[in-house]
Amino acid sequence: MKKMVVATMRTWDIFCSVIDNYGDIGVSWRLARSLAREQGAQVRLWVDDLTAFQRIRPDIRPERAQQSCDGVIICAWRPDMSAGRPADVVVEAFGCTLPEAYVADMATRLPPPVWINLEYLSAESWVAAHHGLPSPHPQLPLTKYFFFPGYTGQTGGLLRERDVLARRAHFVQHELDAYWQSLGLPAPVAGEWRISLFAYENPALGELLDAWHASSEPVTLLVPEGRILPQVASWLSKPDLHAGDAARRGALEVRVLPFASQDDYDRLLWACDLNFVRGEDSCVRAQWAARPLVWQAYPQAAAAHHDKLDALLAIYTASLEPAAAQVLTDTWRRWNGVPGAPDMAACWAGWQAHRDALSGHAMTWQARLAVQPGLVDTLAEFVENKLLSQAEGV
Ligand code: TRH
Repeated sequence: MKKMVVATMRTWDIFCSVIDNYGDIGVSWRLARSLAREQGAQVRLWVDDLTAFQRIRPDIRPERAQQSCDGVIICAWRPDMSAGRPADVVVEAFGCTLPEAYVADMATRLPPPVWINLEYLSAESWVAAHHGLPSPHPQLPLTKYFFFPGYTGQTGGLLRERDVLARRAHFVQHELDAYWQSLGLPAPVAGEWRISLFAYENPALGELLDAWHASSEPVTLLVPEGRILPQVASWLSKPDLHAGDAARRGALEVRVLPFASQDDYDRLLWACDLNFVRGEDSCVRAQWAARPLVWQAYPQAAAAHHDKLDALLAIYTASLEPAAAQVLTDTWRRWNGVPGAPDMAACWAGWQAHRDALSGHAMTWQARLAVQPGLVDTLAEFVENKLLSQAEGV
């Protein structure tokens, strides 16, 4: 029988080591904030790179050993840190190695903390079989559980704040014009595409920009500052580009935006007709935005990310009409360097021809995902069940 969830006032320690980019801290921060806000949990978030955190949350002060933000205690994770008594629940984000002394302290707690390894998101089918599996510590009386985000009820679900869909709906209905004005843009003209671009370096960018340059419908490309910008600058034959810069080439207008806070980035995704996203968190946010997306998977050795790409493509396009599904598949594959995919000129012609189908499907897809429990609720329930089992000596 399923046990009741009473997560209120549990203490949580979440550890995040920033490897590169913003996905590790992006996901960890979202989780920490939602646990505090929605579950009433007392959360400490340990981060080894507060400067990276500050990029997505500008009021973070990197020099501080400890600070409070949205009800979460943010702690600098330094080699000499002393965490005190471990929390009821300990989350290591993406397999980051916890400090040895902290793990030793965990083992002295009775009952021991519920120890979670929050894994990366993948739509691959093997995820369901691995979600929730225990891994006993080789020496200490501790068990770590693998918690996998995912797209089905057999996984941990997707991170989704309880109010995010309502906030998006309100924004789209009431705040869109003001948003464009805040970016110095008029309301879009008929047929125009507003497209956001968040990407790693990408060999397919040149032909995509060529396609937009020659497009029969105007394209306004909004590019937050980041890794793709030097390539955009090179295509425009500009020495470099900075936030606030703009350039027009044919049907394409490029606008460079500052790298925004996480919440402001959501608004960009909600506002655009099409979003190019990457990695993990922005891909999920683009799905909640209910707008079509082109996803660049985080590149992995031996092109392992192509399996991840095809897995998400398969479920995303399953109920999409075949011609539009083909356009999406071709574009995602070309953008990710999968051999044999048609070039971006052909892909872009497809987007123009199937715009309504692709836009409608993005809304259907969001609604379908939204009926599944979110990751925070699923994780809280998982943890409570483990704590209750421990208390009952199961
Ligand atoms: O930055 P990423 O490439 O992170 C990646 C992936 O998570 C990948 O799975 C992981 O292995 C690797 O890091 C180490 O992409 P991601 O996941 O989309 O994270 C970007 C975060 O930055 C996300 O939370 C959204 C946020 N963001 C802003 O806050 N402002 C912005 O202007 C933009 C463009 C993004």
